[in-house]
Amino acid sequence: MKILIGHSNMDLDCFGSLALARYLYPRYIPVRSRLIHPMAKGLFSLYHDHLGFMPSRELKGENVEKMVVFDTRNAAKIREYMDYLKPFSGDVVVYDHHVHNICDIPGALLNEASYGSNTTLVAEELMARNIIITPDAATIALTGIFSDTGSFTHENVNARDFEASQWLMNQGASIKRVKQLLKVWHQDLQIDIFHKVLNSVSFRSISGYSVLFSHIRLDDQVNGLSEVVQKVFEVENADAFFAVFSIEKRNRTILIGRSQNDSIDLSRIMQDWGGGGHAKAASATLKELVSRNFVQTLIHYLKDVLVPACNAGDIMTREVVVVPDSCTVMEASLFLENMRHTGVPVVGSDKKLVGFISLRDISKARVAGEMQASVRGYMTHKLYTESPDASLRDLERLFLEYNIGHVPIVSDGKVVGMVTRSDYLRHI
Ligand SMILES: [Mn+2]
Repeated sequence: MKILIGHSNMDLDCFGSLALARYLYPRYIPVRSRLIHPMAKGLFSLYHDHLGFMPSRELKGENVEKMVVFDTRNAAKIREYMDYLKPFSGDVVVYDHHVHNICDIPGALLNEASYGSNTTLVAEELMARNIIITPDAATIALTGIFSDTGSFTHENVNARDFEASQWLMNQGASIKRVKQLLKVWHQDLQIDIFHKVLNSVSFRSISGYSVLFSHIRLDDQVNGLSEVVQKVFEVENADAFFAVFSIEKRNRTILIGRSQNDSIDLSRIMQDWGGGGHAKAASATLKELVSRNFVQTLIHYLKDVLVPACNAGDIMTREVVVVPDSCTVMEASLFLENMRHTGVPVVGSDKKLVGFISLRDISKARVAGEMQASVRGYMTHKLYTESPDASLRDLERLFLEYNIGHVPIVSDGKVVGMVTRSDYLRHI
């Protein structure tokens, strides 16, 4: 017997991969996991017959000589099937997009690419071989791509995900069906947990990153927690989110992470906690109940492992020119013209910052015919400054909320640097 499998608790990306894999491996039998991920239950019940699944328990006593694994390279995630196959000595091929994880399936031949969706990896082979598929298969596959890329909004999305989707649309995939199949985030329990998590979140600034934490306890294991965490992360604005769930009945703790900062690699962080996943989305299960102070433990751990974030001092221009407050508007205007700058800080005789004069301010003096007036009368007194250790988020807030183009970086009242909007944009 030859089989196609996904990870346990099969999700939409697994189904998308398998729907396409049947064309690459026509003589192989797709095997379903015991549990189906709640996101994929609707799709599974509609397309079960179409996909021709065999339940995993029927593997018992079968002689499997070839197996193709989709959407995981982790032996623990296919244990459900392997337990029925002992001793297994057949060939294993893996198609997986979790490129940061370690492949620990013995003898596996690994096909990988860091695409947003595993389905894309399989679709590429079909595209290369010019295989024609049914509109149903195309719809199932496209649902998998939408699901794993957060409808093309997660940062994991790759140009190839779009190319595969275009190809699937050309094969007759229905966006209307895809939308229906994705809409299962409506279970009362998930909504209840969503509000619990949202109410329990707290922000911490760690090494210059804004990190969100939550810790709630649940009586028993609930499926779909990662969708809940994703939704909470979408409403809050943080570099990363660590959601802790204590599952009392099972004596275990689930840790789910989300990141939108390239410097916070969750796949590596979760490995330290015995889990894994992607750089921007990963999780771990601890086989114990943790204390109420577990978030503190996490904070201490993150302080150790996170490389301090870039701050204002790192991206500022150090050679800042200033004009004295004793000069006239005309002198300031000539100065800006020579320097080709749009604004300059104004300092007092003690070299301390007293204001900021921009071309906008100067044009007001020109209109009023007061170019010989003191720069003090036309400069902006209301200053938005930051210290060198201000985070990039603090700077971003100034640029966005106050619509200013320059932020003087001040230490002990003296200008030590400047960050312009273009410095900031260049950096991000
Ligand atoms: Mn996947």
